[in-house]
Amino acid sequence: MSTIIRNDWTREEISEIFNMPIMDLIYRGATVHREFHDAQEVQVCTLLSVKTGGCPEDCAYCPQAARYHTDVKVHKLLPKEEVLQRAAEAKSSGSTRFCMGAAWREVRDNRDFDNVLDMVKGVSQMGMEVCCTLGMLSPEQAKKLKDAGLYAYNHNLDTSEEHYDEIITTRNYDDRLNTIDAVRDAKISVCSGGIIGLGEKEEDRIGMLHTLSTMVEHPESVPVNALVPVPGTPLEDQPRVSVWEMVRMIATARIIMPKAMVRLSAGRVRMSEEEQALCFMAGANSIFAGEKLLTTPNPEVDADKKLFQTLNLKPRKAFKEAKQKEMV
Ligand code: SAM
Ligand code: DTB
Ligand code: SF4
Repeated sequence: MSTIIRNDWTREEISEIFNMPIMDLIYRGATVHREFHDAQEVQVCTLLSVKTGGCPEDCAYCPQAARYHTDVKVHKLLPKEEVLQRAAEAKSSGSTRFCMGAAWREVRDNRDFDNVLDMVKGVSQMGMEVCCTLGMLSPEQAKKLKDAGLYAYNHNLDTSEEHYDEIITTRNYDDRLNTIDAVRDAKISVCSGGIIGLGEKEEDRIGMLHTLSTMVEHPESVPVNALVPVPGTPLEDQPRVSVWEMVRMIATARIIMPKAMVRLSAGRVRMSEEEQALCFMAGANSIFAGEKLLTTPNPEVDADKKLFQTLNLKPRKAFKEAKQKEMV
């Protein structure tokens, strides 16, 4: 069977896939996964919060929004030396992508941005894929990041357009889409996905997957996060999402965006090895490693080592490296 890449999915088609009997859905996800990827390979990425907390936005899930009273300690932009040190540690523990996150609404053209550009240069020179998630960007800022060596930019849709203003009121869906366009136009790889467990309906999950899979080009990377409910945020009491909901999201994303890296992102800390195995089976091929995501806990490095051994998985080489080799 040869699967073609489609950008004209309808909501009905996506809904039919999403609602397949779960075993058939996993089987189909696993089949498409094997057609486009080496199913033993999982990309390992490391996150670092380079500027933490104090964010003016009101994202209902986020522990870094200034208006909610969470345990997150506000921290100004980290010095470049510390960031490069952390990137070197991540590289030596097997990560091939290093993602720097800042709790900003948008990037401003100031000294902090110049410092981030310097960090991007430094990490890129270490041979890692460097990724940033800094909030909204203008086309000019995207271009500056590209010139500094940025490989990818993370900007999540988070939920469907219809559900968006239940979760965030300080910006709108079009703001999100415009930044993604600016990133794509600057020839930076797009990383965009969302969160489940925000109180959204099934049609919102399908709606978000529809928006992602009908972009002119699919995002190269699609993170699927399970809400980490943080005390002090409006969503602190949301019930835990079940593994079956994660599996349905991951398999559907894999089937409709076959080439994308589908990232099993936030929420792993509460999943057993068996639950994570189901997600890999359904088509996930990337994780965030390291004891912390941005501000919340993630599985211990040793637990992930054991997970990879048990499931016979191996960390994927950087795409960047593969591309450089092809060019020689
Ligand atoms: N401020 C920038 C932005 O919003 O784009 C970048 C950092 S923001 C923390 C990056 C992403 O983290 C969000 O888009 C959201 O998908 C995810 N995130 C934040 N808090 C989360 C939580 N409690 N559970 C799961 N995902 C979360
Ligand atoms: C993404 O989709 N998930 C990561 C990364 N992109 C930036 C962030 C998850 C954050 C979870 C909450 C926290 O640790 O603060
Ligand atoms: Fe700010 Fe990003 Fe958190 Fe929203 S998700 S409050 S924009 S750090």
